[in-house]
Amino acid sequence: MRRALLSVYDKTGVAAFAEELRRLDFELVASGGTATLLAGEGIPVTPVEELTGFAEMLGHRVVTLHPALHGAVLARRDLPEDMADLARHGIAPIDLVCVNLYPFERTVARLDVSWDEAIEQIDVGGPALLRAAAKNHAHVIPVCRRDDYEPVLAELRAGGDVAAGTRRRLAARAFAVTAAYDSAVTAWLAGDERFPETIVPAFDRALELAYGENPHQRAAYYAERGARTHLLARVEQAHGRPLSYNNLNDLSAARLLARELESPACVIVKHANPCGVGVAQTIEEAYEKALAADPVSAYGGVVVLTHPVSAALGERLAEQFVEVLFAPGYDAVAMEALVQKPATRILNDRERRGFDPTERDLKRVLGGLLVQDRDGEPDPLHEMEIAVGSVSPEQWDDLLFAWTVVRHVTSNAIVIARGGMTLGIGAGQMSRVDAVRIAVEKAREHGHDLTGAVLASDGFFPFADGPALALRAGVTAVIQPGGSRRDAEVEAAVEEAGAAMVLTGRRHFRH
Ligand code: 93A
Repeated sequence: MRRALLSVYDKTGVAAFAEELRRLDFELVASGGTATLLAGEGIPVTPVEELTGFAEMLGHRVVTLHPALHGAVLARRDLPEDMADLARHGIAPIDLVCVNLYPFERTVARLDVSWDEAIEQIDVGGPALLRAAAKNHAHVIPVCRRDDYEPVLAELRAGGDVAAGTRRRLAARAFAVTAAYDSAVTAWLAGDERFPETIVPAFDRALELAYGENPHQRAAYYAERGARTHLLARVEQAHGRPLSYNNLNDLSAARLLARELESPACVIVKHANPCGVGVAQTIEEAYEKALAADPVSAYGGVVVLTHPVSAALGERLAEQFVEVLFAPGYDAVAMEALVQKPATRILNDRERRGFDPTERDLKRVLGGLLVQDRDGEPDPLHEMEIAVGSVSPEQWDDLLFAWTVVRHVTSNAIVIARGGMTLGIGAGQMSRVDAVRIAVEKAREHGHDLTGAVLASDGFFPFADGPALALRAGVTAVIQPGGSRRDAEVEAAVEEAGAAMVLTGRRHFRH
């Protein structure tokens, strides 16, 4: 007769699973609480202490940590020495191990959790059993997820056993569970130490994607374990085709910028760069500004709104080709208009929690990761200095708006703005003067007069040529980090044009 060992914290469905195992001629062995539950359901079960000769001790710290159980799980059935060892100790093998662990992550996520309580929630015996079963999966079936109960039973019913391939998959799953568990414990113990010797992040697949950046690349979206929130947390897709890799990449860029703006605000992103950003008194107006900034680039963009979509805004949005629309709620009439477009993915943001500003920024490079703090905090005003001219209150608003946007544009980045609206954006150029030229040209192309506009530059100007171009076009205030050897030349050019310049002392490359 085969034997199954059950030790589960989450007891949902375990009685039905055990009962079926009995019917399939498994003898059942279970740890304290699990055994009590099964016995209560009238299912014949042997408590582990009957096998170990040891009652659980240290207040449940030592329950299944015993050679009578670990020997029974780890023995190689095809190795005579192993089987002789078992016989010598009077141990019968165990063929299936069903374990789910103490809910450590859920416990430490609670605000009122005490240190001792969290420590007690570190499961030791459960992972040990799972790892043993997974190591010996050639002979033992490791089961660690409720979702696997039925498929395992189905295979046992059909063929009397579980196929080698399934066992290997179950073993991989078991090690994934214990690895993620250890990662959660590590993160909790490390606290706010963000650059430990080794990073052990765990990510769970949150969304399968049809393909990656290009159709020949396979892809999926993974959410980080323990993160305060993630891109799709509490986000409902109300309409449209499945989200793509590029959609998610653009959505992330747009959401990271939108959360930093005064609201109501609208951000339109294409290829991970904002092409239009607007802030206004109403969300309708904010959208009109963002769209008017660069209506050509906005075509097929990702639109993120900080306020719900009214009926009127819904109709306006339906006139455009929008790839992804993201807002905290939609008026019913707006929805009616928007669903006419089969391609538009409509996302409803029900998330209330803010992002974690201390989140690490990870970037994949050849054979490794670059890790840094996220550049997610606005610069302190008191560190900014007016180096040339004087700045009116309206100009300050525009400068800070442009400075916020430029941090979210790929370097070299230039943003020209006025009145809570971007007028021209130059992104991803290898030379700063080219970024200025593009920003100015794009602004003109879309009919924006640049008189009285402001310009933000994510890095210092190495020469005066860039600012000179913008000043000639009508820009009257510049914001940039400063720190170039030629700062004096740049200041002279700004002064000569009768414009103003603010130095932030901090640069904001983004690549
Ligand atoms: O405290 S433990 O790390 N020590 C153990 O020996 C042990 N064995 C199983 N926790 C242990 N377990 C865990 O107890 C299992 O992972 C499972 O989550 C839980 C089941 O306990 P019970 O059957 O008594 O409700």
